[in-house]
This record gives sequence, structure tokens and C-alpha cells, in this order.
Amino acid sequence: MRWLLILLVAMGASVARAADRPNVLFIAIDDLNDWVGPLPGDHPHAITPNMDRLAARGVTFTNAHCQAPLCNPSRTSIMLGVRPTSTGIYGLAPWFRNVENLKDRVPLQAYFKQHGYFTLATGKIFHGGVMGEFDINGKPRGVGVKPKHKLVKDPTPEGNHPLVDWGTFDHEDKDKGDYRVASWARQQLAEYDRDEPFFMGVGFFLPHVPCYVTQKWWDMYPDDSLPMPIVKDNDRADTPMFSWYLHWRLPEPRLSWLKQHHEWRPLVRAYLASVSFVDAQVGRVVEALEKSPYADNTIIVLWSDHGWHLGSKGISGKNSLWERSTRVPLIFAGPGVVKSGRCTEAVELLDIYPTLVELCGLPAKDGLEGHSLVPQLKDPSTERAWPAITSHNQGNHTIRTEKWRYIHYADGSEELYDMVNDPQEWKNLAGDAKYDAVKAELAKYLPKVDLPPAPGSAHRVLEKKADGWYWEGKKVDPDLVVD
Ligand SMILES: [Ca+2]
Ligand SMILES: [Ca+2]
Repeated sequence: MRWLLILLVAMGASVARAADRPNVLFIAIDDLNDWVGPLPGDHPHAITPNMDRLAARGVTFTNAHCQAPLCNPSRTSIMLGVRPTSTGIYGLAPWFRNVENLKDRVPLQAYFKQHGYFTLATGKIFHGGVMGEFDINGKPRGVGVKPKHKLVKDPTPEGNHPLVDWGTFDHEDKDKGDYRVASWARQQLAEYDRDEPFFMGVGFFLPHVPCYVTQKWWDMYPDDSLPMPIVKDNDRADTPMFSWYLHWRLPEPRLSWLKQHHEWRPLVRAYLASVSFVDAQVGRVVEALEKSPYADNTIIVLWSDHGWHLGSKGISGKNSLWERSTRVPLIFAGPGVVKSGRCTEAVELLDIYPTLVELCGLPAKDGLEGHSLVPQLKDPSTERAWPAITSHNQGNHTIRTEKWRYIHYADGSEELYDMVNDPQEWKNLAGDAKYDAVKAELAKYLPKVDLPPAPGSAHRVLEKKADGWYWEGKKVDPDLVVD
């Protein structure tokens, strides 16, 4: 009888603990680079008051990096807690459930669901929409209003891809997909009355192209006084041929095209305006949380899946292993997180999974490749033993520490940048024998597992043959690659 009583008390305590666990508000932003107030990157004029406020409430990781500079592989890595090199998912396909050895993996939100959480989501969490094991109640999806005509007047060298566009249109904010996503999240937060804690995913699409904004946001960045990112002429003279291959024949135009067609400034303006618009939607969601009964018992994490170039290294877009592609906002706030903290250690989006598991008191999960950031959330000066690693297709990796960025391409070519003294990555030090020991030390972190693309991949892989490199069956001509 006495043992039964003890057992019942223990069970009761266990149930109480589950109910007391913090909620999670999981905010994803698409293609948002480090042009935000709390970081900022090479454009310090981004107007993001809501992210600034969130940063003041918690800890900002100022040196956080994606594991892949593209939507699907980055998000798969975040949600499964493993590297692209361990899944073989490097491109916009496959969906991991279609890969035999991955289909049974338990993604982040499903792990929370297994441990008593109610999961719900809207917008872009995984690539292509919510998907997965979220409970969905009338979720809005898609990107909202799509203007029918193109703004980019001249075709880019790769033609006018329907997504690669930017500018202001005569539509209303309330009709935009991200506005609807935020409205749905606000409603859920206002109405939530379940006993179990929630895990709510809110995924925003902007500033992913097309960067369409209404006039209000456009006007926040006056054309005549808006600074442009500082780029170095001929910066690519010291980057290996392979860095060009990776970015060859993508729809996003190069800087040379943007300048020639007077589209550089409009693109920068539209991107910044989109950032401010999406920041406002983040603000609407956080405001709803603050007005809800869950204000004090909810962990907020905000992240972007990868960055975006707007001129640096002579390109626009993602798909590179440089800072503008890999560095992302990563902010945590809520119970267990100190306020106004800034952590400069190199960290990975891969760390989100184990961090949330620990913060919420769930049992540790086997097989995750990231490391919990809870020590840094309690004390942002806590050192970390691991660098951040980003991979782009098999064989191409970059290792980022507080001091260095080292890149190793599939053909063996390398780049090395001193990120403290050369944060723009202008001077490639890899060819200087003085840095051989530095390179060797960083190279130790290159992924030991480096899988070929998973079956069904829509990937970008260059095949090495005896007479050179091939892409989609055609020999890559270096003369065509270099701009
Ligand atoms: Ca993306
Ligand atoms: Ca250079």
C-alpha cells in the first residue's frame, strides 16, 4: 500500500512536471542574412525594431551558421538534428520521408509531440510548407499575393526566373502570406487553452525572392541616401575556380549584371524593405504571446535557414560557403535565458534541436549531431569546443571559428580568411605557407561522414572525369564560368 502511494505520488509529480514545461514558439525566416539590427552584417541600416526587442529579451548568437546554404538541406538538418553530409540531402529534393534510411527519423516537433506537447504550425517550416507531424488547424499557406507582371525589365543571363524579382506593388499588407501566417499564430496564441504545453512553428517566407513589398516598407529606405554594401573590385581574383562552379548558372544575377542594368540599388532596397516587413510580422506574433497567459512560460527561438548575398563576392543569392550565405540570425528568449546576452562563439543551427530538448527538460535524444547551447543561454561568455560547419554538396565544406573561415572544395582547392581582421573575406590566405598549420588544424573538423546525394536528389554536383569537371552531362568550361 505504501509503495503504491509512493508510486502514485511519483506519477502525479511526473504529470505535473510535463504540464509545467515551457511552451516553444519556433519562428523561422527564409533567406534572411545578417542584415538585422542585432547582428548587423555588411549593411548596418536594416530597420528591425522587433528583432532588436527580442534580442534585448534574450541571447543573440552573433556567429551562428547554417549547415547548408539552401532551403531544403538546411531545414532538414535543423529539424532532424543531423548534418547534410549525414543525410545526403543537399538540394531542393528529396523530402526526407522519401529516403529509405531517413524516413523513420523523429524530427524536432515530433519529438516534442512524443513527450506530451501539442504541436501546431503555419507557413514555411520544412521546405515546401509545414508538412510532418504538426497538428494543423486551418493553416494558411503560400506566399499570398503574387503580382502577375515582372519588374526586372531585362532578362538576366539565365532568363527571368519567376521567383527572382523585387520591387513595390500596389497590394495590401494584409493580403500577404506572411501577414496571414502571423495572424493565424496570433489567433492560436489568444485561444490556446489546452492542458499540455505547446510547440508552435511559425514560418515566414520573406525576404526570400520575390522581394515584393508595399510602398510603406519601400519608403523606409530612401533611394538617395541608402548606403550600399561595400564590395571590393576584383574580389574573386583570389578565389578558386571551384567557387565559381558552385555558383554557375543560377537564376540569381551577378553583381556585374545588377550594376549594368541599374538593379543593384533596387534589389538592396527591396530586400531591406522585406526584412523590415517580416520583422513587423515577428513583432505581431511576439506581441500576441506577451498578451497571452503564456507570456512568462514560453521559449522563443528565431532563426533563418541561411543567408543571402547582395553584391558581396560579386553575386546575389545563396549557395556559397562565404559569410553572407552561412551567417544567420539566431536568438533565444524566455525562461532559462539571460537578457541582452550576446554570444560570439561559432554555433550551428543544428544546435537548436538539442538546446530546445534540454531547455524544456525532455529526455536527451540519441543521434543528434549538434550541441546544446544552454550553457551559453545561461552565460553567453561560455566557451564552446566546436566550430560551425557548412556543407554545399558532397565534398565542399567550410569551417568557421571565432577567428577563421576555412573552405575546402571537392577538387582540393581552399580558401582561408581571418574573420577578425578581414570580416569581408577579401584576402584569401590559403596559398600562404605561413598559415599551413592553421589550415591543418581547421581541416580536422571537415566532416568524416560525407555522403553522396541521397536517391531522388535535386542537387548540384559536378562530376570529375579524366578531362575535367562535368555538370548535367556537359563539360564545365572555365571561360564560361568566370564573370
Ligand atoms: Ca531559404
Ligand atoms: Ca579576394
